[in-house]
Amino acid sequence: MAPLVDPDLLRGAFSEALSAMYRSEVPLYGTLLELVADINRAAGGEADRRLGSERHGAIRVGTASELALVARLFAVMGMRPVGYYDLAGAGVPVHSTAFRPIDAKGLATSPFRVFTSLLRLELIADPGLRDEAAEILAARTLGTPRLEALLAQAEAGAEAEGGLPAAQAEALIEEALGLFRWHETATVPASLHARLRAAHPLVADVVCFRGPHINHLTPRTLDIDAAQAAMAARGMKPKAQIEGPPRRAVPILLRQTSFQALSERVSFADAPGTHTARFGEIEQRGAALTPRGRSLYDQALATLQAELADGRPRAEAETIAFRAIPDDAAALAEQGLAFFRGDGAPVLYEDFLPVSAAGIFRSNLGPDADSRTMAPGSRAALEAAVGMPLLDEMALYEAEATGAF
Ligand code: OOG
Ligand code: NI
Repeated sequence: MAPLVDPDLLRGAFSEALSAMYRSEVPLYGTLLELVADINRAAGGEADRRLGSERHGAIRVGTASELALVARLFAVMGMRPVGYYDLAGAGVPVHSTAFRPIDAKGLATSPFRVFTSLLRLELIADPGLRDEAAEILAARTLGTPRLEALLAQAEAGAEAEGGLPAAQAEALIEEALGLFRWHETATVPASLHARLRAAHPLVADVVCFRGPHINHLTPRTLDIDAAQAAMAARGMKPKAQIEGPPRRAVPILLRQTSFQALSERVSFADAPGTHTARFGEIEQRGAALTPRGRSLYDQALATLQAELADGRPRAEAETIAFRAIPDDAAALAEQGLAFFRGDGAPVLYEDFLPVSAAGIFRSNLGPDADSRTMAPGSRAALEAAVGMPLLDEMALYEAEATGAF
């Protein structure tokens, strides 16, 4: 029997192919990669060639069965669903999970992951529009018979050893690219796109196309403040704020920023028009916080909001809000606020942050999207749709800290 490709290597090959595809679809994303490479070099990071490679991407699917299909595909690539993100509180009608490698070898071989959101169509207020959108999604089939066959073959093999032989692994990558590619031709007339967009821009993005196009990729930078400052000079419109904790001596969690989504020409079923969804993002990661550290972080965010609402300048408000989280590795360890390995090295945060994710969504949805709170989503419902348990990220950090992997 032909030897099977390691799922971690399959994921690495997939993320490289996806990056090449996205660069050709969105040339400005290639410019962002160049900028990040320059910044990482200036920050002394030339030793690691893979430093600026993509750490994550994002897709949005329309139905539970679409989510189940991508979950099976990602499983073959060694990615498991981790965590539950309910974005309804920030007025974004999705709930999400992150498909990612979960052990030290997987993360080291290829850290690529996919933030995956399921549209919550039930949040469309107009019942007629909701039914129309549901019908369109119900009639859409993602994936080809070849993809189904490859998944079935990989899943049968997984009982024994896991994975696919090289030729089938290559075919799977081709199928995955087909699934996540951009379609310049929308499946609906311009008027329906406009109505869906008015309900929520995300609804239009999910419903009007043949598949869940990748909407951004995200390389890692060593200096996100420098990258943010350098974006405008290369023709990118950076989002107004870096999401996440302020700059610190000991980085924690995740900081992110993006260039704002581009208005792109599309052909609707009846007329030419534009659609705004795709962008490029950068991220910088730090230590994973324990549940105690995380609750301090969440409190800090609440304090920050309150201070800003009181009219306090952002820099000052950040200092006040975040002073409860010591900017010192020894103090973080002593107070049990971050995860550390036996050798004293912090465990890197590998997940996402709901408030930051909402900020990324919002800055790329344009001025039409309002941010009023919507009815909360249900972890159990998303889990049922994924068809696999959503893993608990804290348990994974604990295992990494104690060397259980
Ligand atoms: C996902 C936005 C969230 C992140 O990095 O927090 C995200 C989306 O726009 O589909 O990717
Ligand atoms: Ni992202």
